[in-house]
Amino acid sequence: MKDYFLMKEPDVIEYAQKLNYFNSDADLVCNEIGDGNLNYVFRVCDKKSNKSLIIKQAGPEARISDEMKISLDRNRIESEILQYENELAPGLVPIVYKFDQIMNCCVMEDLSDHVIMRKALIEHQQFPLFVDHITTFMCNTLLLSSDVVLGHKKKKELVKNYTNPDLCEITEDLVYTEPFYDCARNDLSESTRKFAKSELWGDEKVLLETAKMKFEFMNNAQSLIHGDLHTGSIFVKPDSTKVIDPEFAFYGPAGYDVGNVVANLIFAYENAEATIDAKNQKVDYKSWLEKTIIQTVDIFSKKFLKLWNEKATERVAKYKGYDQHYLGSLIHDTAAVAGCELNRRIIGLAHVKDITIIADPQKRAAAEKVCISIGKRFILERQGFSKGKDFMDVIKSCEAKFI
Ligand code: SR1
Ligand code: MG
Repeated sequence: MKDYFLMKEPDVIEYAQKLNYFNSDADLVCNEIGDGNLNYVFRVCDKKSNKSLIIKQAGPEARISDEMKISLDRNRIESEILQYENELAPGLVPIVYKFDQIMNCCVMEDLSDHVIMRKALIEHQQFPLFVDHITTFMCNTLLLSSDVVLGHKKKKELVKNYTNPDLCEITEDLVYTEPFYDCARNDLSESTRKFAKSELWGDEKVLLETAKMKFEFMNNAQSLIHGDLHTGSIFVKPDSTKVIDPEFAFYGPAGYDVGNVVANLIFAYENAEATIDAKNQKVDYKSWLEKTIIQTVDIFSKKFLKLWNEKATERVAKYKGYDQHYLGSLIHDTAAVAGCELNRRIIGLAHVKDITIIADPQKRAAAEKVCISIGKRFILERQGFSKGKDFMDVIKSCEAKFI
């Protein structure tokens, strides 16, 4: 195509026919399957051969709100980052076949044999290999892209190439700012609004910590982070995990990714609490999630130190104790970011299905209060976190207050 336009399904079929991917006699069908907040995702399949692929196109406005104008460059960032992540963490992201700079679309591997993790967690499925896969993904992408391992000039080149102002602005507003005052764009029930007001908006200690964290997000170019690593950005099946959607990627604090994974596992935990009636089933599923939350932190930490030992190139990073210091502060950031994510998905513009599908209004209100309370304590007490159990202790003590 010569000029950019937002494609519809028939346009995508025409586009796919020219890709040299399908046979010349292919009988193509196309469906728009995206349910994210920003982009259009088309699945194209040849009915004869069953070959398929995904074409993801960025539009000039967010799907969630046409008042949000967002740079189309996000599609270049996403395509390039997926390829870089595949070098750092092979097999844990979809393969990119092509990036089209005119149409701002990315052609990539179809992962239809996987399911979106959030959906699977809401259906109370377990994925015993998830922790191993996601901790490898986070360790490799976060440490290998950092000054600890990469030459500093190469790293600064990447900082330049992946400066992502529009998408960072969304996070700066939606994660670090709007949930912490009575912002018109927030989206919450009256009872949760009252709770947020008393627990967060009037608490100067909380506000001060969120200011520190927002400036940390804007100024700490530590690692090439995914930037939106929630369970809607992860495809799973029992033996495989694939991380998708790195359009929010930029050089930021490494704990941002780990904190997002932890917070979104907590949403699944609170969904299980509210929606599973059978006692044994509830205990079993919450125990698996508890183990998953603890191990996400602890196995990440173990692999991170091992990888540091094997790969660090920066002379001063090898001084005794610096690895532990660096990891310690990354885990403090993880707690604080998880705290913000827990609050913003309840109070702010973009909610999560784990909580919104809780049909019983009282149970949903309780789950929302638990998430806000956990988030507040993660933010205020982050310096005391070092192990997965520290996260679980706060989760359990907040649950005991409201459930
Ligand atoms: C306007 S975009 C809202 C949210 O969806 C994305 O997945 C990010 O999490 C963003 O904050
Ligand atoms: Mg996304």
